[in-house]
Amino acid sequence: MLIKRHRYTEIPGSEITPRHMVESRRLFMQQLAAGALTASGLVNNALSAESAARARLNATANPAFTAKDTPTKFEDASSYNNFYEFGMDKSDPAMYAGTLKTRPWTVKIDGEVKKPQTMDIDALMKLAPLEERLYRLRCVEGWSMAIPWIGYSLSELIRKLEPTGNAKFIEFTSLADPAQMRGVGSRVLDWPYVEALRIDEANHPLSLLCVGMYGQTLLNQNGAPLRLVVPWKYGFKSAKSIVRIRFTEHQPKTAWNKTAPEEYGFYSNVNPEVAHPRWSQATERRIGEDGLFNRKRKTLMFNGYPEVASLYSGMDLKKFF
Ligand SMILES: Nc1nc2c(c(=O)[nH]1)N[C@H]1C(S)=C(S)[C@@H](COP(=O)(O)O)O[C@H]1N2
Ligand SMILES: [Mo]
Repeated sequence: MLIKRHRYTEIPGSEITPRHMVESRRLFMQQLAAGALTASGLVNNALSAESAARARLNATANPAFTAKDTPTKFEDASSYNNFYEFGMDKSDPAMYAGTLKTRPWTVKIDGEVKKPQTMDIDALMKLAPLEERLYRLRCVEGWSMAIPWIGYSLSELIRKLEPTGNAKFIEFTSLADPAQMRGVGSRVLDWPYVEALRIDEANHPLSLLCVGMYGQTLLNQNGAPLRLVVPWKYGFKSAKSIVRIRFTEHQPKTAWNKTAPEEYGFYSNVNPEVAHPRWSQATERRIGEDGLFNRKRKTLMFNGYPEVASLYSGMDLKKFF
């Protein structure tokens, strides 16, 4: 267990140098250019991950949910990813997620809800008007981005499904298909990837059910066709490629929490004052700002979304980390 944890948990931000990033992307591009990936068929995957199935999405910018940050470059947001179903290196998702088929795609909705159903992704996308929101995303590893996501508040969906009075939590399950996801064979996590929120957190207008980014549908490596974006929590709470949404009375068991409960709590609110057992969370590196003279940014409480504080009034956030 100890060995597994230390070999497989997320890499501390201090170990991710700009050099690593640049190198992995450069290598990927060189391989593409040299045709080195062709033999294994990876070039097709890589290219489809970049372009195929991406459609323009009409979304209205929501100024109330637009961070003042400079958006991260699309090239960075789509090539430096965590999506362990496709491998553990930051460049793996961009390289290998092209094998994911995002149509047809359905989402099973069950548990403590008056209208359990299996919903088609295209119907789900039309449930509410799409908005564009620039959100900061802070990974527990110590890096961050600012991404123009497209979607609508998760609360819109919840309202239409009519949870029962017993629904206290909402659980999100990602696809785990070894035929389409080469990383699912590994034992890094107990698949499928599961995340969950308390129902009031899920109903906070900031919680975004996300179907696109940068004006188009999501790239596979970013969690197509449907993911969560909960900007005041560490990135791992924002499950990708969701196939099931379940309403529960009791707090669900979540994937990272099961793997290393003392490192990844259920709440996982961004909190500069609560260190990860193996590294500080006080600062972060904004992807794209990694210049020689660039300083790290100070991490903000709730990732700079103080409006969520009332969800946790009276709670000891060091205990419920
Ligand atoms: N299914 C699934 N969802 C996931 C992950 C994953 O490995 N599998 N990684 C998480 C982590 S650790 C982060 S930081 C964000 C990264 O999202 P991005 O690659 O779109 O920036 O996705 C989260 N969602
Ligand atoms: Mo992360």
